[in-house]
Amino acid sequence: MAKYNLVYFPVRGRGEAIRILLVDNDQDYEETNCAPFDKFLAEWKPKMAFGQVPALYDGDFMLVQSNAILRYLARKHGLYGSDDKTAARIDELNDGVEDLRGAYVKLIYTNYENGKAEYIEKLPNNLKPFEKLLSASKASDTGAAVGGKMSFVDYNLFDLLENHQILSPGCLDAFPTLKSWHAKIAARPKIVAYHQTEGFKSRAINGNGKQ
Ligand code: 0HH
Repeated sequence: MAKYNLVYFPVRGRGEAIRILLVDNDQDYEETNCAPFDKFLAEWKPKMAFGQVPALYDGDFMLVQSNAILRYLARKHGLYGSDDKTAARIDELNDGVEDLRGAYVKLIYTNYENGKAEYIEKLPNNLKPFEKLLSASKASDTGAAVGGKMSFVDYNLFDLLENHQILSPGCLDAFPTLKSWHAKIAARPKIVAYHQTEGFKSRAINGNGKQ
């Protein structure tokens, strides 16, 4: 039996950063597909602390909230820096990822047709802080967003930028550090292999077909 079980819809969504963290760190995991939605409502929603997935089972320990799951796995697998200040920088960057993910999710699920042009217009301003932070931490040399060592935020930011490159192709072109760091993560051998799997290729980004 696999060590971890990820319960989620068959979309990248808030599950994908968790998946690539597990894959890139050689962690065996299974997926439980909670779709279709009526099955989710009947069987899964009532079990979830906030009525939502993803959920991660580690044996009989079950955890929800995607960022809590990333942090739990980070603590277990050495992906949370090596001192308090580095961990705080990782959290700081991840909170920035969460802010942009929130805006992206709002666009995708509530305002795609009317809001896309304005979202894309504002995107460089929203990417600029990531460029500055990664440039200061020399991420394009080390391949890690914070402190020269891979942490959970690398997976979360990478996934978010993957989505934005589909929403707005070329959006990283004005950001050399982000672009080269992103390319380094994309070239990590286990991530390359994972991106060639049918499981990944057949998975939609979002639940409503918009991307
Ligand atoms: N703060 C939470 C976290 O970070 C937010 C989780 C969340 O929004 O974990 N969960 C959503 C699913 S993510 C949820 O449980 C969006 C994917 C939707 C896929 C839809 C169906 C696809 C079918 C192929 N939503 C259900 C709910 O709130 O009732």
